[in-house]
Amino acid sequence: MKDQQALMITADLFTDNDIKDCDEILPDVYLLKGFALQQASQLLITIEQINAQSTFRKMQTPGGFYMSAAITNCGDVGWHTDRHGYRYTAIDPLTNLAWPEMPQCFRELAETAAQRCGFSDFNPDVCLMNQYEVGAKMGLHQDKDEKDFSQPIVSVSLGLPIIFQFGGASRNDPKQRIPLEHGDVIVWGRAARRYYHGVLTLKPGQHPLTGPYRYNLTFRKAS
Ligand code: MD3
Ligand code: FE
Repeated sequence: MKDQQALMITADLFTDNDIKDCDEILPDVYLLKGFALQQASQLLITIEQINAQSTFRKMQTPGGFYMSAAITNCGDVGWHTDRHGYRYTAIDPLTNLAWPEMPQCFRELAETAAQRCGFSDFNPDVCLMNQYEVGAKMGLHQDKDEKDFSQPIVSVSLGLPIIFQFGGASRNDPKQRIPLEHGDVIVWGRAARRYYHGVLTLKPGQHPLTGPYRYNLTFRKAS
Protein backbone atom coordinates (compact mmCIF):
# COMPACT_ATOMS: atom_id res chain seq x y z
CA MET A 1 0.00 0.00 0.00
CA LYS A 2 2.79 2.38 0.95
CA ASP A 3 4.62 1.54 -2.29
CA GLN A 4 1.48 2.18 -4.30
CA GLN A 5 1.13 5.61 -2.76
CA ALA A 6 4.77 6.45 -3.37
CA LEU A 7 4.36 5.36 -6.98
CA MET A 8 1.29 7.55 -7.47
CA ILE A 9 3.08 10.54 -5.99
CA THR A 10 6.07 9.90 -8.27
CA ALA A 11 3.81 9.50 -11.29
CA ASP A 12 2.19 12.86 -10.50
CA LEU A 13 5.51 14.61 -11.13
CA PHE A 14 5.26 13.67 -14.80
CA THR A 15 3.04 15.44 -17.28
CA ASP A 16 1.56 12.27 -18.73
CA ASN A 17 1.83 8.60 -17.95
CA ASP A 18 5.40 8.40 -19.24
CA ILE A 19 6.57 6.55 -16.16
CA LYS A 20 5.80 2.87 -16.04
CA ASP A 21 6.88 1.13 -12.92
CA CYS A 22 8.96 -1.87 -13.78
CA ASP A 23 7.49 -3.47 -16.87
CA GLU A 24 8.92 -7.01 -17.14
CA ILE A 25 9.53 -7.19 -20.91
CA LEU A 26 11.14 -10.66 -20.69
CA PRO A 27 11.75 -12.87 -17.68
CA ASP A 28 14.18 -10.95 -15.41
CA VAL A 29 14.42 -7.95 -17.80
CA TYR A 30 12.63 -4.83 -16.57
CA LEU A 31 11.99 -1.59 -18.48
CA LEU A 32 11.38 1.55 -16.43
CA LYS A 33 10.23 3.88 -19.16
CA GLY A 34 11.26 7.49 -18.44
CA PHE A 35 12.48 6.66 -14.93
CA ALA A 36 15.52 9.01 -15.17
CA LEU A 37 13.78 11.86 -17.03
CA GLN A 38 13.58 14.12 -14.00
CA GLN A 39 17.30 13.84 -13.20
CA ALA A 40 18.48 13.79 -16.82
CA SER A 41 20.03 17.26 -16.98
CA GLN A 42 21.78 16.75 -13.62
CA LEU A 43 23.11 13.41 -14.84
CA LEU A 44 24.45 15.04 -18.01
CA ILE A 45 26.24 17.77 -16.04
CA THR A 46 27.79 15.05 -13.90
CA ILE A 47 28.82 13.06 -16.99
CA GLU A 48 30.63 16.19 -18.22
CA GLN A 49 32.48 16.49 -14.89
CA ILE A 50 33.62 12.87 -15.11
CA ASN A 51 34.65 13.42 -18.74
CA ALA A 52 36.87 16.31 -17.56
CA GLN A 53 38.77 13.91 -15.25
CA SER A 54 38.75 10.67 -17.24
CA THR A 55 37.71 11.47 -20.78
CA PHE A 56 35.64 9.27 -23.10
CA ARG A 57 37.97 7.35 -25.38
CA LYS A 58 37.65 4.70 -28.07
CA MET A 59 39.25 1.54 -26.70
CA GLN A 60 41.00 -1.17 -28.65
CA THR A 61 39.77 -4.77 -28.50
CA PRO A 62 42.13 -7.76 -28.18
CA GLY A 63 41.54 -8.30 -31.92
CA GLY A 64 43.03 -4.88 -32.65
CA PHE A 65 39.87 -3.07 -33.73
CA TYR A 66 38.63 0.10 -32.10
CA MET A 67 35.17 0.16 -30.56
CA SER A 68 32.89 2.76 -32.17
CA ALA A 69 31.45 3.86 -28.81
CA ALA A 70 33.76 5.93 -26.61
CA ILE A 71 34.03 4.70 -23.03
CA THR A 72 34.92 5.97 -19.59
CA ASN A 73 34.05 4.88 -16.03
CA CYS A 74 33.50 6.05 -12.51
CA GLY A 75 33.63 4.02 -9.31
CA ASP A 76 36.15 1.83 -7.46
CA VAL A 77 37.14 0.14 -10.72
CA GLY A 78 36.60 0.72 -14.43
CA TRP A 79 36.12 -1.56 -17.41
CA HIS A 80 38.93 -1.38 -19.93
CA THR A 81 39.99 -3.15 -23.09
CA ASP A 82 43.21 -3.09 -25.10
CA ARG A 83 45.33 -5.58 -27.06
CA HIS A 84 45.83 -7.57 -23.84
CA GLY A 85 42.12 -8.21 -23.22
CA TYR A 86 39.05 -7.05 -21.31
CA ARG A 87 39.31 -6.36 -17.58
CA TYR A 88 38.39 -4.13 -14.67
CA THR A 89 41.19 -1.90 -13.39
CA ALA A 90 41.46 0.34 -10.32
CA ILE A 91 43.54 2.86 -12.30
CA ASP A 92 42.51 4.64 -15.51
CA PRO A 93 45.32 3.63 -17.91
CA LEU A 94 44.95 6.98 -19.71
CA THR A 95 45.56 9.19 -16.64
CA ASN A 96 47.36 6.71 -14.37
CA LEU A 97 45.02 7.94 -11.64
CA ALA A 98 42.07 6.28 -9.93
CA TRP A 99 38.82 6.46 -11.93
CA PRO A 100 36.57 9.32 -10.75
CA GLU A 101 34.43 8.47 -7.73
CA MET A 102 30.88 7.33 -8.38
CA PRO A 103 28.70 10.40 -7.72
CA GLN A 104 25.94 10.03 -5.14
CA CYS A 105 23.22 10.96 -7.67
CA PHE A 106 24.38 8.08 -9.92
CA ARG A 107 24.38 5.57 -7.07
CA GLU A 108 20.96 6.61 -5.80
CA LEU A 109 19.35 6.32 -9.21
CA ALA A 110 20.80 2.85 -9.82
CA GLU A 111 19.89 1.53 -6.39
CA THR A 112 16.35 2.92 -6.52
CA ALA A 113 15.74 1.43 -9.96
CA ALA A 114 17.08 -1.98 -8.89
CA GLN A 115 14.95 -1.89 -5.75
CA ARG A 116 11.81 -1.23 -7.79
CA CYS A 117 12.50 -4.43 -9.70
CA GLY A 118 13.07 -6.60 -6.64
CA PHE A 119 16.86 -6.32 -6.30
CA SER A 120 16.92 -4.89 -2.81
CA ASP A 121 20.63 -5.00 -2.05
CA PHE A 122 22.24 -3.85 -5.27
CA ASN A 123 25.51 -2.17 -4.43
CA PRO A 124 27.32 -1.19 -7.65
CA ASP A 125 31.04 -0.48 -7.52
CA VAL A 126 31.36 0.73 -11.12
CA CYS A 127 29.44 2.79 -13.63
CA LEU A 128 30.59 2.04 -17.19
CA MET A 129 29.76 4.99 -19.42
CA ASN A 130 29.29 4.74 -23.19
CA GLN A 131 29.16 7.72 -25.55
CA TYR A 132 27.72 6.97 -28.99
CA GLU A 133 28.31 9.32 -31.89
CA VAL A 134 26.23 9.01 -35.05
CA GLY A 135 27.21 5.75 -36.77
CA ALA A 136 28.43 4.08 -33.55
CA LYS A 137 27.02 0.73 -32.46
CA MET A 138 27.71 -2.13 -30.07
CA GLY A 139 27.75 -5.66 -31.44
CA LEU A 140 26.07 -8.61 -29.76
CA HIS A 141 27.95 -9.62 -26.59
CA GLN A 142 27.53 -10.88 -23.03
CA ASP A 143 28.58 -8.92 -19.94
CA LYS A 144 30.74 -11.51 -18.24
CA ASP A 145 33.78 -9.73 -16.84
CA GLU A 146 32.11 -9.23 -13.44
CA LYS A 147 32.72 -11.59 -10.53
CA ASP A 148 29.24 -11.81 -9.04
CA PHE A 149 26.43 -12.78 -11.42
CA SER A 150 23.84 -12.72 -8.64
CA GLN A 151 23.89 -8.91 -8.88
CA PRO A 152 21.79 -7.20 -11.55
CA ILE A 153 22.93 -4.53 -14.02
CA VAL A 154 21.13 -1.21 -14.33
CA SER A 155 21.29 0.76 -17.59
CA VAL A 156 20.34 4.43 -18.07
CA SER A 157 19.84 5.86 -21.58
CA LEU A 158 20.31 9.58 -22.28
CA GLY A 159 20.15 11.67 -25.45
CA LEU A 160 19.37 10.30 -28.89
CA PRO A 161 17.27 7.13 -29.13
CA ILE A 162 18.69 3.82 -30.35
CA ILE A 163 17.41 0.33 -31.07
CA PHE A 164 18.47 -2.10 -28.40
CA GLN A 165 18.70 -5.77 -29.33
CA PHE A 166 18.75 -8.75 -26.98
CA GLY A 167 18.38 -12.50 -27.17
CA GLY A 168 19.07 -15.35 -24.77
CA ALA A 169 22.03 -17.12 -23.21
CA SER A 170 23.30 -18.47 -26.52
CA ARG A 171 24.28 -16.30 -29.44
CA ASN A 172 21.76 -17.91 -31.82
CA ASP A 173 18.68 -17.43 -29.61
CA PRO A 174 15.87 -15.38 -31.17
CA LYS A 175 16.33 -11.65 -30.72
CA GLN A 176 13.96 -8.90 -29.69
CA ARG A 177 14.41 -5.26 -30.58
CA ILE A 178 13.19 -2.39 -28.48
CA PRO A 179 13.81 1.35 -28.82
CA LEU A 180 15.60 2.95 -25.87
CA GLU A 181 14.88 6.62 -25.39
CA HIS A 182 16.17 9.50 -23.27
CA GLY A 183 15.42 8.75 -19.60
CA ASP A 184 14.72 5.03 -20.00
CA VAL A 185 16.16 2.65 -17.42
CA ILE A 186 16.58 -1.11 -17.83
CA VAL A 187 17.29 -3.51 -15.00
CA TRP A 188 18.28 -7.09 -15.70
CA GLY A 189 19.49 -9.90 -13.49
CA ARG A 190 19.23 -13.59 -12.61
CA ALA A 191 18.84 -15.59 -15.86
CA ALA A 192 18.92 -12.44 -18.02
CA ARG A 193 22.33 -11.52 -16.63
CA ARG A 194 23.85 -13.84 -19.27
CA TYR A 195 21.75 -12.74 -22.23
CA TYR A 196 23.43 -11.62 -25.43
CA HIS A 197 22.70 -7.99 -26.25
CA GLY A 198 23.85 -5.00 -28.27
CA VAL A 199 22.66 -1.80 -29.89
CA LEU A 200 22.15 -1.02 -33.58
CA THR A 201 23.84 1.90 -35.35
CA LEU A 202 23.01 5.34 -33.93
CA LYS A 203 20.98 7.30 -36.47
CA PRO A 204 21.68 11.01 -37.11
CA GLY A 205 19.68 13.43 -34.97
CA GLN A 206 19.87 16.36 -32.56
CA HIS A 207 18.76 15.94 -28.98
CA PRO A 208 18.03 19.16 -27.06
CA LEU A 209 20.29 18.09 -24.17
CA THR A 210 23.03 16.04 -25.86
CA GLY A 211 23.13 17.22 -29.50
CA PRO A 212 24.24 14.38 -31.81
CA TYR A 213 25.11 11.92 -29.03
CA ARG A 214 23.62 9.11 -26.98
CA TYR A 215 24.95 8.19 -23.54
CA ASN A 216 24.43 4.93 -21.72
CA LEU A 217 25.38 4.35 -18.10
CA THR A 218 25.60 0.76 -16.85
CA PHE A 219 25.89 0.17 -13.13
CA ARG A 220 27.54 -3.08 -12.12
CA LYS A 221 29.01 -4.92 -9.19
CA ALA A 222 32.34 -5.95 -10.71
CA SER A 223 34.45 -7.14 -7.78
C1 MD3 B 1 21.62 -7.13 -21.33
N1 MD3 B 1 25.59 -1.26 -23.33
O1 MD3 B 1 27.96 -1.33 -22.02
S1 MD3 B 1 22.86 -1.68 -21.97
C2 MD3 B 1 27.44 -2.43 -22.33
O2 MD3 B 1 23.05 0.75 -24.58
C3 MD3 B 1 26.16 -2.43 -23.10
O3 MD3 B 1 25.16 1.09 -24.33
C4 MD3 B 1 24.42 -1.12 -24.17
O4 MD3 B 1 25.73 -3.46 -23.50
C5 MD3 B 1 24.18 0.35 -24.36
O5 MD3 B 1 27.91 -3.52 -22.01
C6 MD3 B 1 23.22 -1.83 -23.69
C7 MD3 B 1 21.18 -2.12 -21.92
C8 MD3 B 1 20.71 -3.53 -21.71
C9 MD3 B 1 19.37 -3.68 -21.59
C10 MD3 B 1 18.78 -4.91 -21.39
C11 MD3 B 1 19.52 -6.06 -21.31
C12 MD3 B 1 21.48 -4.68 -21.64
C13 MD3 B 1 20.89 -5.96 -21.43
C14 MD3 B 1 18.90 -7.33 -21.12
C15 MD3 B 1 19.64 -8.46 -21.04
C16 MD3 B 1 21.01 -8.38 -21.13
FE1 FE C 1 26.68 -5.10 -22.41
